[in-house]
Amino acid sequence: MTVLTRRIGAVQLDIIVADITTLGVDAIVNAANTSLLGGGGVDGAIHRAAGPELVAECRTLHGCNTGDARITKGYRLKAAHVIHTVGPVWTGGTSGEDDLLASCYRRAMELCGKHKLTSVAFPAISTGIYRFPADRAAEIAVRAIVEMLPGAPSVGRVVFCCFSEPSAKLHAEALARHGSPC
Ligand code: AR6
Repeated sequence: MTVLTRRIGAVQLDIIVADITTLGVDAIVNAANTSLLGGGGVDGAIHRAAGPELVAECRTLHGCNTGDARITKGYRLKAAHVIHTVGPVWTGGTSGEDDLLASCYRRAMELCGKHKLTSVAFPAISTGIYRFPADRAAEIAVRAIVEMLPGAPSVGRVVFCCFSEPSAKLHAEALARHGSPC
């Protein structure tokens, strides 16, 4: 379900409510942990849908720091690639959580630019098991993506793939403060 579409320059930004594992985009982003070896939430769903080849490739990466990102193939997913990023665990907001969360979106967009990807879908990183406040995370996500668009000129479509309508509403409110309606 598409909640809001906006355009910034040549880029279409969509806010949808969906299961990210079903999307046929160049890359879906995974909210992983530092091991990159799978877990619960969206990470578990992506690994289940991609099949065991995904964890096998992830093993070769030897982990990922919080705020950083790595790219793999998508295997049995419709998406050709998975960008694995590690969001911060929310511990009250005074441990650099905001900057680390923004860094996840930036590093993922850098990989999109480097690999000339044209479309990418993000879940609401850190807002589940890692307990980052959803409203604050939505604002950080939208701002980081909008700031990164010039640095990833291959990207023509960015999807904020929310898992609930309240989450989509928060992203829509943040995105409404940027760009113009399609
Ligand atoms: N499609 C889209 N969004 C989803 C899906 C899905 N299939 N499933 C969950 N979400 P979380 P985190 C939403 O907990 O907070 C794992 O164990 C969910 O509603 O998946 O970054 C990792 O291995 C929420 O809005 O990730 C780490 O240990 C958002 O995705 C840890 O959880 C993120 O929730 C990472 O925690």
